[in-house]
Amino acid sequence: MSRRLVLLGPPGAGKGTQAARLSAELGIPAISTGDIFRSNVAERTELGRRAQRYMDAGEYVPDEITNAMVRDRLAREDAAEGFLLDGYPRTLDQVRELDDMLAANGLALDAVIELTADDEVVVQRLLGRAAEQNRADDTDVVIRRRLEVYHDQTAPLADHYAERGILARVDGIGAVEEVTERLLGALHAG
Ligand code: B4P
Repeated sequence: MSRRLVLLGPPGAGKGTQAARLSAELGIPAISTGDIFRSNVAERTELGRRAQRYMDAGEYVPDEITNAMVRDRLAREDAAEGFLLDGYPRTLDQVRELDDMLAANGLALDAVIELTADDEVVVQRLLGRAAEQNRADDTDVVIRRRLEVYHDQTAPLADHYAERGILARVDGIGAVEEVTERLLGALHAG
């Protein structure tokens, strides 16, 4: 089965939720750029300090910061046999960088899955999470901005990967377990 994977989708589509489940199921690390940024913010590192103002506003962290962080993370030993990237790439520049990082080792992505969900569904989910987790970027205004940025910069990446013949689209609406089954089905079919 494919081992070098990307999970695309709007904020709130369930990427983080599903990445953790797929990671356990497939035995590969789930690498979430959002989680890495948040832990750096919590630990008050230099990287966290640089990323925080973008995240709090619902904007993407600049490509050079994000790409350097992913390059370091993919160089770690646990990613040698495969990985599931959650939330990266999000821009065309990041797509190119990821291709370069892999090509330097004679590798390429095996599959990209776009987890789909309507804007209204994701807004409701993220507002629900706000009530539980108090994430700085889960306010109504910032959620709307994150969706705008997603449609503008990240949604076109799905077409790019479709042209390369490595994209599968999976419906992210339904119970968490059901969505995981669909994702595993798409990966086995790919
Ligand atoms: P992320 O952490 O990736 O945030 P996200 O898009 O909201 O996804 P997340 O994984 O958290 O949510 P999920 O859909 O699982 O990014 C945060 C910020 O970091 C970005 O805005 C940006 O500033 C920065 N960043 C990250 N990567 C970057 C990059 N590559 N380039 C530049 N900047 C970057 O879950 C949402 C909610 O839905 C949860 O409450 C969950 O419980 C619920 N849910 C999930 N599945 C469900 C289901 N089936 N049914 C009902 N609810 C469900």
